[in-house]
Amino acid sequence: MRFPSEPFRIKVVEPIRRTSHEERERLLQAAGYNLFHVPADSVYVDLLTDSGTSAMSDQQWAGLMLGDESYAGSKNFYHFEAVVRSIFGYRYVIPTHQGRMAENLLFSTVVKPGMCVPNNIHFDTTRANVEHQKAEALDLVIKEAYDPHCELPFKGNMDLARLEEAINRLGRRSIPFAMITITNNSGGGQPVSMENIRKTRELLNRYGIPFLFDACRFAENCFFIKERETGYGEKPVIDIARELFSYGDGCTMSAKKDGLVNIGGFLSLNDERWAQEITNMLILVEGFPTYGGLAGRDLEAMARGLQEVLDEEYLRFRISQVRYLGELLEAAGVPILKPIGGHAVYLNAKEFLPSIPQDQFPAQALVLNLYREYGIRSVEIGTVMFGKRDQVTGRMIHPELELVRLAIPRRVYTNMQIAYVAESIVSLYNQRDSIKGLTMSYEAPLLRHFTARFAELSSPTTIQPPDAEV
Ligand code: P70
Repeated sequence: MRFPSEPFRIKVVEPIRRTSHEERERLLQAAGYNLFHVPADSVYVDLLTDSGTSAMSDQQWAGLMLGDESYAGSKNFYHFEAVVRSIFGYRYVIPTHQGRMAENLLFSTVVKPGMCVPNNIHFDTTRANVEHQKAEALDLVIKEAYDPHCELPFKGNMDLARLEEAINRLGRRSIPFAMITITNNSGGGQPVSMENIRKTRELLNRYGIPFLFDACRFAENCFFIKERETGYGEKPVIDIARELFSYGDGCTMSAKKDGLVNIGGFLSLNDERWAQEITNMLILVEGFPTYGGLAGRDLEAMARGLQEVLDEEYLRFRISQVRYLGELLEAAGVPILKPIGGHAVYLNAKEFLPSIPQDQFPAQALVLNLYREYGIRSVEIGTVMFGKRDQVTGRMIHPELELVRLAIPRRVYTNMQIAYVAESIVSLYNQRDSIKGLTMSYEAPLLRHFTARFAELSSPTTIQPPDAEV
């Protein structure tokens, strides 16, 4: 196990609060056992998401002071635009307040009812935005992605045979564009290889279908290419990113991930007509095209973050800190999804809690117990997030993977806190027989995981905390 040592030191600290077991139980009950509704200052280690939770650098904070808050033509926009063009290479740069707005603008402009958008795996907001247009969100990742034990270096790859089959079955006209999510979040933060991206481009070219990236975690994907793909070991990550994006026609981006900012996103495209239509819509719903729902200072922080994220010392630390957590868990026999992903470690809830069936939400039960016992917040990526009700029978259709994601915010937690998380999970694993299943008492029609409420099937037995007091 390589100990990940930080390529930065700490200049500002943010105190975190310890809570009692009783307080957490009370908060959980008030939240309907949904961790999205637990106040963040009652969480000890918050691994809910790596999105918008990064620590900004001194350079980024300094950049905030240089914010030009002019309504039109802010200098920070021009800086941001130049940085995005230099990395992504597309002609038009459209800022948005976060990723899902980029998705919404793109899909509402280009996707029509009855159409279909293929992706390796759509993330929740992407799928919801496609479906909101009454179109189909088609997941075409390679089959191995659904086997938590299969250790492929690029388990986020698109299944090219299935993509071609879908194009032939649905017809080119039904597919306004295809997407690839880098890294593949719903499939475990797994990277996509340059070869797979190049071949996807070739295939789509044959049918004249545009190709877009969901680029949230592009730098982590490019670092994996450098580590794992033949021919890229000596290439700077920035060059890998430029080559990768050269195979596409544009991207949507939530800069809350690899933009190293707390808010921000963008859409970047080559197609003039799409860019024009989207810009018109942007003015209606977000703001003038040189700020797109953000302050000038946010654009500056984003421009600087996009450059910093390509620093290879940073990326090496980032990937190894996540790997460190995964390896600590694996060494203790805790079932995790392999290989370890770029931004998160995913617990395999089906194997962690084999006696709890999927319709009792085993991954959510783990999430709940991790918080109640150890003050750690994680997120369910399983039946709650991706389960569907059959329109005819009303029965639940369960997703293949039943996971708990431990997403690591960038540059935020020390390795000791990561070790605390590992120790807590190992302790929970050793007492797994006392964990109970759940029922869902409320569900919204769209993106239900954010607002669902649950009840425990029977009262829980007490679980021993690890040595450290939370
Ligand atoms: C996450 C967050 C956001 C996301 C993404 C990909 C591949 C687009 C977006 C939307 C969402 C989330 C999930 C659970 C808990 C909290 C937050 N992913 N594409 O953590 O971007 O959020 O900026 O609109 O992963 O993975 P945005």
